[in-house]
Amino acid sequence: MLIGIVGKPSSGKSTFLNAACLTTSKVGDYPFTTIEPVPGTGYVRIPCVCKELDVEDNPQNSLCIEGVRLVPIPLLDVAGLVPDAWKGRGLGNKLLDDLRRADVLIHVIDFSGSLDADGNNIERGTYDPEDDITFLDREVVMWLDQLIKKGWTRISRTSETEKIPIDKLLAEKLTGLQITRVHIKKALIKSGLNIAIPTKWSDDELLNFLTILRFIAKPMIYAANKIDLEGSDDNYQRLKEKYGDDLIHCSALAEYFLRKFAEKEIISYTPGDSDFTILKPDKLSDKDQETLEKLRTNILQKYGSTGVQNLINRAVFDIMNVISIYPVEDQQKYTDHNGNVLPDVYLVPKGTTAKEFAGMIHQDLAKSFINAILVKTQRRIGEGYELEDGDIIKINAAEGH
Ligand SMILES: Nc1nc2c(ncn2[C@@H]2O[C@H](COP(=O)(O)OP(=O)(O)OP(=O)(O)O)[C@@H](O)[C@H]2O)c(=O)[nH]1
Ligand SMILES: [Mg+2]
Repeated sequence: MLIGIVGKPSSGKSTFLNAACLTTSKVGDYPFTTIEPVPGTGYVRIPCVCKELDVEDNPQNSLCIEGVRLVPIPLLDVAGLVPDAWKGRGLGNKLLDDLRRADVLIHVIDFSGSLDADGNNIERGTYDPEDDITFLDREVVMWLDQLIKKGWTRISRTSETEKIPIDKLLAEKLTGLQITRVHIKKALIKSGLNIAIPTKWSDDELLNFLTILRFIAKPMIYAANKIDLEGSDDNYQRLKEKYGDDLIHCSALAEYFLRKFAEKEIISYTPGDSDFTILKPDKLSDKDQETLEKLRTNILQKYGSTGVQNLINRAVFDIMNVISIYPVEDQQKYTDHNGNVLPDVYLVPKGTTAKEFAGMIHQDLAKSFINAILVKTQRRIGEGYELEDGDIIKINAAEGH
């Protein structure tokens, strides 16, 4: 699973990555600071089952901070997108290619309206951030359109003459883009296109289908970034009504600030918290202290968080429909074979069965699967049981495997 971070130049993508992953991707007050894509590891935040079970855990693949589990998730910061990037404007469509592997996109937007569509500084409040939502969506759709159009005449004809379903041919065409045949089928149904005669589809119809496909296969949520700047809140309140949960307040800069001080143990702050505590006031300059207090009042108290964690959690749990599962080997002690308590959390698609989950731990484990135990209730389950969020599971496998 990969989260792609997109947006026009200078919207704050690298700051977002640095805040979420504590990386040092270059940040700059000028367009196209980032050119090559920069990967990072962020975290989703969940309440850890250690609290519920009242045990001291010993996480291996994730972190647990006082009952808050942070599970790693890869992020990718890409170069800024400008209108007509699909035609080669700005850094061109290479960076659209960088998005091939992304399953979900976080679109970072300057909500203060201080940047034009190309990311150049303009007078604050003179650009409508909603225009970014419109143009960037179109860029992704046009990029798909360009990919599909290459060889479209042949593909559509082959489908008709050789009676090969068009969704199969499209899926082959779009391999490597994390776009599945299921996504394509869903989009075709929604588009209302006649799948028997793809040669008759007009350009507009194809574009409409791709708009729907983008929505399904590359879902996007919006970060109302730079919410700390004057004017941002007005735009946020106005657009929140329209975009609902897909638009989330964000101050990447504030999160970065907090994470930096937390890393040095000057403050106590876990990503996603609604407040922080100063641990070492003597290590803070007057200016830093003032900034922190401002941030507490104007962001944390006002919005409940900096928004960075909310965005990552929403992308993974709500948009990607993922659940968290804790595998253990000892159902009494909740340990792995080394005695680590609640060692791992796996993020798996909702609907994953017990046997499929076994296969995610190890292929052999699926083959030798007998049954499994839901540790919290000690209930025995069969291979077809669909796991639920927060399940702790012990898998029983045949001997000799
Ligand atoms: N006030 C404020 N400034 C921010 C925030 N996030 C980013 N910035 C500033 O916006 C400018 C651009 O930030 P970057 O993170 O480099 O933007 P980018 O989207 O990666 O830009 P490119 O790599 O050029 O596409 C920098 O001066 C950041 O300090 C924020 O939440 N609040
Ligand atoms: Mg950047």
